[in-house]
Amino acid sequence: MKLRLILGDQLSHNISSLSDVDTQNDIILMCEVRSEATYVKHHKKKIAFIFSAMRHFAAELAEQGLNLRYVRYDDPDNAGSLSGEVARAVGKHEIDEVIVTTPSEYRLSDDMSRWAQALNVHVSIRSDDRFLSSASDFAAWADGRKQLRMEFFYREMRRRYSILMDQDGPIGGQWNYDAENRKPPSNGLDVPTTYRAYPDAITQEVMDLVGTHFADHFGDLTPFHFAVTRDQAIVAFEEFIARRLKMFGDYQDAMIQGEPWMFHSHIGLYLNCGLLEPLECIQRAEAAYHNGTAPLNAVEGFIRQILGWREYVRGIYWLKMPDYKTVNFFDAQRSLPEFYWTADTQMNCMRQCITETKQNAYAHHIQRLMVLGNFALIAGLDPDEVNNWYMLVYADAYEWVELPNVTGMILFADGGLLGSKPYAASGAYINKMSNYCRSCKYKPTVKNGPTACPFNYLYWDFIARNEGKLRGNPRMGFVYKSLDRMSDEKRDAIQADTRRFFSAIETNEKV
Ligand code: FAD
Ligand code: DLZ
Ligand code: SF4
Repeated sequence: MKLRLILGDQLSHNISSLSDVDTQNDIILMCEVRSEATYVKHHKKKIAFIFSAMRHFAAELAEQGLNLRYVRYDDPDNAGSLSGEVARAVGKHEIDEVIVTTPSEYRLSDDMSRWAQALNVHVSIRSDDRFLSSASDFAAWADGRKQLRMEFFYREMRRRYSILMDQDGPIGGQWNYDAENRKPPSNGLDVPTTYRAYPDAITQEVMDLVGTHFADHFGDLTPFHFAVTRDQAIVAFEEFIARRLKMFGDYQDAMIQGEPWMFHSHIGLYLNCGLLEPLECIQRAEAAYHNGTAPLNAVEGFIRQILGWREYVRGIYWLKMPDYKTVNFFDAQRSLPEFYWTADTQMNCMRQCITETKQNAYAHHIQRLMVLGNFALIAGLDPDEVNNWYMLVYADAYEWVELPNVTGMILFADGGLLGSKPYAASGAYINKMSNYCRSCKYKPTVKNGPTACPFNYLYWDFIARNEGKLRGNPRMGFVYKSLDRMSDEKRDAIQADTRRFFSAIETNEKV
């Protein structure tokens, strides 16, 4: 008899661990366990989402006639860990083989490599073929390259999967329409509402459980509107295609106060737990271009995120783990300020993005990158603490995708493997791409003093603080030229403002 373990982010009917299932004899094991729910203190909505999606998926498998062993979180005999639950199942049934698809995270994959010996049972770990580039494909692509730039990887993926191609070249003559994806928000922009599911009895039961057992975790549990089945996730995605994709390109980088979802798709959480598949989403978006639903800059921009960035960061993760978890190029040591948890800050951009993160377990890319991430970079926050925060606050967060985005993309803690220069910016960028500054105590145009936008002086302090590590970067030349032209008085003012700001954070004063 075979025991087939399905993890909480493996909710795909075509997962490799089920490929040759024997409906009569095999047992499918799924378990809600303390170790997975608390190795970081996940947002309440994320746990409710995973547990509800797991229960719905188990019900679908049971309907197909499979034998389910589903262990609920509040089962009094719950062993509290995946290995403990596998051991319990092996002890109870005549199991001659445990079959599982490779976990998405190094932590669990490493642990699993010891199960066979520890549990004295044959464990088969199958490859996860839901990604479009395997770890070995990526390693082959990376081999011998000096720089691992996403753009070149993406072009190969476009060719390999024949996406938006016109014979050998890209449709439209350009591979990348990024330059057309940077419109600032315009007044009166009509942002469609996002998909909303309503909790059924299963979700309601899970929400009660999360409210009881995870009350001290970050985030709001209600209202809960995520899709929890594949059918619902498809509806959510189709709504995106019909209502938002056409504007996705133009406003990809725009932020508007009170509009957490903008023209993004909100499918990251469904892709990452297996309810949606990357290729089907890419092909559906490509079809929307061919049938005239959306323009090329929008469709290419969206496809680049999934076929390019998503696969690329996963490749980097498996190429560089476990060392990637400990890199700290700038030797950044500052603790995460309390306002990342409470949103209690006068910096309106930070307050909005953290409040929305707390409410929705979601922030869109440019909020994560240019507001929350930019602050973490220029304030010199400790990569471990920043990674912990990003891992637990977002419903789509798993280490394989979170870590390269945080360590590589926002913190430049890998010294430039993922990006050619740090994404550091002053308040001018946020002012251009959002309307947050209009309702802020600080002024984006003021550079120093109590009313100055903290991003302004923190930016220059970051540049000066890390001169030894960044001056030689060819893409930073013009920045250091500006620094060289700065008067001593100006430099002193930047340093004084930065010192005052950091000391206020350290004493928990409101900044
Ligand atoms: P859309 O903007 O509609 O994009 C479509 C899809 O493209 C996303 O669902 C996602 O699957 C993929 N995608 C887009 N950008 C990236 C990227 N940089 N890396 C990988 N995939 C991408 N994404 C996660 O899935 N999990 C994370 O934990 C995560 N952490 C992030 C942390 C930081 C600091 C940053 C800057 C980005 C992070 N991202 C993460 C990437 C991106 O912000 C989210 O995928 C996106 O915001 C999810 O919302 P969406 O589905 O509306 O995406
Ligand atoms: C994210 C998550 C949570 C919150 N809980 C569970 C769980 O109880 N059981 C489970 O099998 N998976 C859970 N997951 C997803 C896992 O953390 C995810 O499969 C691993 O991190 C992949 O390495
Ligand atoms: Fe953010 Fe500065 Fe604008 Fe305030 S002024 S919202 S702190 S960028």
